[in-house]
Amino acid sequence: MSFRFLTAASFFLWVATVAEIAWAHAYPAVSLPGDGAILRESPREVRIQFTEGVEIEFSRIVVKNSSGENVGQGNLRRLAEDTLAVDLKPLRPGTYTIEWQVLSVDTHITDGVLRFTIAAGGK
Ligand SMILES: [Cu+2]
Repeated sequence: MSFRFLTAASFFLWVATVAEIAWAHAYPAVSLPGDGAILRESPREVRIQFTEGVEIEFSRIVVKNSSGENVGQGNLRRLAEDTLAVDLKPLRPGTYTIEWQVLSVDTHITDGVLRFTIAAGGK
């Protein structure tokens, strides 16, 4: 393996890394509850911090129970440039999905689904 080959290889790696950063859109960086979390009590809200700032007017977070009913209440709230939250009704044990779609400040729309479970009580 020549030095020239290594130099070229690391250059391409560097280009790929930089390009990936430039292409990054708004995805959940941190969510509460976290994806896959198992909780003992109903959370009062779902909060998602994204990897970029988002436009609340063109973003939504819909939390549904296993029957597909919306269990959120009130309007989506913006806690920070990159953080949105929605209040929840009191939830029973079960599995819930968080459907999110956001317009990031770089004008890209992204969406996805997170899940959390509330365990049946009685330890
Ligand atoms: Cu983007």
